[in-house]
Amino acid sequence: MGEPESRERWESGQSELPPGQRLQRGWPVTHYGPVPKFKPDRWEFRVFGATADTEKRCWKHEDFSALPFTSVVADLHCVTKFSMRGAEWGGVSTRTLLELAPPAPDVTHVMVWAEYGFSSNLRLTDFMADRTIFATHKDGELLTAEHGFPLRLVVPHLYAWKGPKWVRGVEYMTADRRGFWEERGYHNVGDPWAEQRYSYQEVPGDGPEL
Ligand SMILES: Nc1nc2c(c(=O)[nH]1)N[C@H]1C(S)=C(S)[C@@H](COP(=O)(O)O)O[C@H]1N2
Ligand SMILES: [Mo]
Repeated sequence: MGEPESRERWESGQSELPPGQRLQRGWPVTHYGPVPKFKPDRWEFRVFGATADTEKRCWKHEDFSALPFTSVVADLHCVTKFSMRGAEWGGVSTRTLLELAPPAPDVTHVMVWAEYGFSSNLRLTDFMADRTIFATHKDGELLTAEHGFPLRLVVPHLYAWKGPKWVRGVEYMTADRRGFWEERGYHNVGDPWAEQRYSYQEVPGDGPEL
């Protein structure tokens, strides 16, 4: 993924906010349900569904932590209209994961699964975008429990609900299926630059029928 991006470069330049978003001071906590307790000996990260060899993959916490580390500077856009600018997310690139656990050729979408059954669906192209990252760190420090420790997905070019906190796995899919918020009124794609906030805005091709 090349050179780590610097926060200075980000702040000096190119980060405009998507339409309808405003900056928020600090970093609010936004999610549905309780904050799960991390149990290191029970935690595992699974890749399952339509893998190339039909086998599942599974990483213990210590093995996942040893995967190649990279970082991405990106904004976070919540659909409720606040944005946070220029966080440096550190962790494992989805590309690394896709190399270690290749999907079958007919995979078009993924479901990212988190604790308590929270999920979000993504097009494979969004999941494999070069800035999409499974983050363990923000600005050089481990994530806090409220912000998703030990692992959250960050998809810089989509609304933040597309990035589950407390991620536990990825399911490779050969057809699209809606995740938690996508079933509950939010847009199936969620591009903030196109203000794809709600499912009633969807046009044919944006997602499976509701
Ligand atoms: N597991 C889980 N992840 C989640 C959510 C959730 O409800 N559950 N909410 C999402 C939403 S809507 C947002 S805006 C971001 C907020 O991340 P933050 O609390 O670290 O700011 O987390 C996303 N990830
Ligand atoms: Mo959000």
